Amino acid sequence: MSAGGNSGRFAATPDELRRYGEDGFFVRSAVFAPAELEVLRQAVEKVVAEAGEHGGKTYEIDGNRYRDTEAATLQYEHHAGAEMIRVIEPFHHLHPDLDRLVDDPRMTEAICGILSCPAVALWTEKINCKRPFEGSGFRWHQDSPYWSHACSDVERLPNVMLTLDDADEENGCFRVIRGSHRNGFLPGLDDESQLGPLFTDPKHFDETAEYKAILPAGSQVFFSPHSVHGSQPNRSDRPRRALVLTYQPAGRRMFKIDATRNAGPEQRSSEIA
Ligand SMILES: O=C(O)CCC(=O)C(=O)O
Repeated sequence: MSAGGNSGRFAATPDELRRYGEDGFFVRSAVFAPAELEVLRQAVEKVVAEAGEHGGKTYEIDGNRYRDTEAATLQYEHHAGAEMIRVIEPFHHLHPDLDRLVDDPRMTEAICGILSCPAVALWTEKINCKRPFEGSGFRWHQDSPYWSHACSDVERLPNVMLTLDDADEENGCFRVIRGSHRNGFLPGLDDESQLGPLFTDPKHFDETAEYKAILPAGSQVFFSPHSVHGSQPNRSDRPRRALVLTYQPAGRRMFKIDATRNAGPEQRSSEIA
């Protein structure tokens, strides 16, 4: 492995690294095969079905329901009385097939290149469910402000989204604003809601620079923690499930679990420090 760590069959190409620097993201289309995706979708559905079994207390923020269980934070859909899960964070420890994904070189090798480091660890990871008709949108936001209180090196938390279903405008494809990462933390909304400051004020980025990730299942979007991103609700009868994994340099602790989870083909087991 080279000193910078950007090596292997799935290493980031010079053009991808240039795009990450200039645009804040790059895309790889249809990287995972249908049979692999089916394994991941089945694992996701099992985790979602069992998510409520881990106890915990439900609470509300800005009228939306959350639950911190022993295993994960659950976000529920945004209509009154919703029982449907919208997001589960984290998830790798909840199913062996999802744990294996953390180490997949298709996830880690390009991340090593983005971070210019020889080895990486997991920071956090989310299942975004986006169910047919009910899956709500994600307002424009950067991830960096969410993490800034917990990480002193927030610039070095690149994300990779893996699409589990074909994504288009109708089922609420992921969207990212080209170049919006360049000015670091952007001002949030001053709308008197509790989470308003975590949603990016559209006065501070160019909405017309939006890239719509209309992609087949099994595609990847690698994006910066400072990139403004979001998505519309799912208005279709098709799911738009996705996994978002966020990495950091090796040896560092996770966001929501007090342990280190180094990642990569040589790092198969969790290390509880
Ligand atoms: O899944 C999406 O469409 C948006 C995801 C997102 O914004 C996030 O996970 O931070």
